[in-house]
Amino acid sequence: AGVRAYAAVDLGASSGRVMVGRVGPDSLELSEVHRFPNRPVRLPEGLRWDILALHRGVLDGLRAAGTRSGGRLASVGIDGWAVDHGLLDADGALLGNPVHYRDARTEGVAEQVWATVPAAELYAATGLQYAPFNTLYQLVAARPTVQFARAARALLVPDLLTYWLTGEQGTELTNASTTQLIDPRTRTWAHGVAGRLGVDLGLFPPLRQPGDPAGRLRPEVLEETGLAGPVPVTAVASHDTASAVAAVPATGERFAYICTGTWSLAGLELTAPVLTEESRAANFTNELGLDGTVRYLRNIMGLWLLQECVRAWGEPDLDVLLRAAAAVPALRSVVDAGDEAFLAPGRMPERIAEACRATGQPVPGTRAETTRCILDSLALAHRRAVADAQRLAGHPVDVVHVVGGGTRNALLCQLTADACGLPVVAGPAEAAALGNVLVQARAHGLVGDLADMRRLLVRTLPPTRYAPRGNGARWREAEARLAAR
Ligand code: LFR
Repeated sequence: AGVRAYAAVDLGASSGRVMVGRVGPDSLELSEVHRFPNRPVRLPEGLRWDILALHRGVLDGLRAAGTRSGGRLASVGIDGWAVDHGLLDADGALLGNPVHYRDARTEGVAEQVWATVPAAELYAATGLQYAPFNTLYQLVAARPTVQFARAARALLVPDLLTYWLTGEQGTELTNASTTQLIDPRTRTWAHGVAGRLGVDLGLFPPLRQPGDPAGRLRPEVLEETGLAGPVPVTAVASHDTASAVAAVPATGERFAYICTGTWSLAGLELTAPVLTEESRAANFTNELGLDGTVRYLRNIMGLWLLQECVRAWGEPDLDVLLRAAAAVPALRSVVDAGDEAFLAPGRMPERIAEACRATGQPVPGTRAETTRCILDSLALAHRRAVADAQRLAGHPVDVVHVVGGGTRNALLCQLTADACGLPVVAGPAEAAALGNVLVQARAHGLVGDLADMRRLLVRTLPPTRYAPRGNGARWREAEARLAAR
């Protein structure tokens, strides 16, 4: 009794998932009902997302979710990766495939922007780390194009898919905070910066808060999914990382988190942004989270490094590879997993080898050695981010929560505990989908505040613990190797 079914669409850089979450006053259950690949396409004009295939995947997933929940979905919510968006004309028609954040069009654009608003001022006003793909830089890069001249609207990817489901447009706040056009203190548009740069904020529909209603499935969508209406759509924390952080099963405030997947997003949950020059130099970002929180974190290349190697090697079995990597001596060579040089796709094993050579370290000779180098490097980057965040925010921690797909990688979790010198509490793997479900359930009064959501997670999904080994000396030495560069 009192249990309701919610569909959570969670879009990652390599796959999309539709999950059904059943939530009751004291229960929470999640099951995957549909998974579909998200394969970007290289066109003559550049790297693009196949957005119609994603919409198709969402529809197929909603059909499966309906079947699984006896046709009674209490609501639907969509989260996904950040910064990317589609441009729509004045009739509401999409003007082209959304550009992938790894596309090269933003090369050199940041410098151009900084000539008008210096990097330090931009950081003080928006709190966003420098990444070439921040929406602001993408919009400036798009300016000379014919497509942009016709654009009347910009919709972030989860907002675009929500629009296709409901016909209603909005800009969800947590994801909007990754555009570099939001002031993290006021949690609304940064009009000053936008004005100076000539960016028309009218491109974006009005802000929506997580939990706000986002319309109902359109009749055509009901027909295609076999669902019986009305089915409401709820704005969730539509940035996947914001949903994942909401589902960190923390019990106090002295915790760091690492959301692992294609990226590792490592940092703290704060109640106010850190906008100091030191923080900017350390490339920490202040993205917005649920209930007035700030996600103070650093982007680390993450398992992307391994995914790209695995792709280059013709997709060998991952478990076999990880077992072999566990047997390789630790910390022989490490690379800087925060380096933008690893952003673009292609030739990853060679690029890792080149980075090792350039820092005078042994070049990994086998796949197992390359894999070990990547995992050691990620753990080292986790260590640095967790230490830097505590120092810069003046917010000490006693535990590191690891959530997301990387929690399935026991070696990475153990190395992260060793590197940080702190216990790692790993899980849930499907944090983003859980955060998505819980925000919907909360909008229906089934759960209370963020702390309440987390209590429910702790009770229902026991995590795995990793105790730190060693005294950190070897990690300090490896850190020095990279710093000496
Ligand atoms: C993770 C993520 C990161 C964001 C990157 C690009 O999936 O959303 O938070 O920096 O993808 O959008």
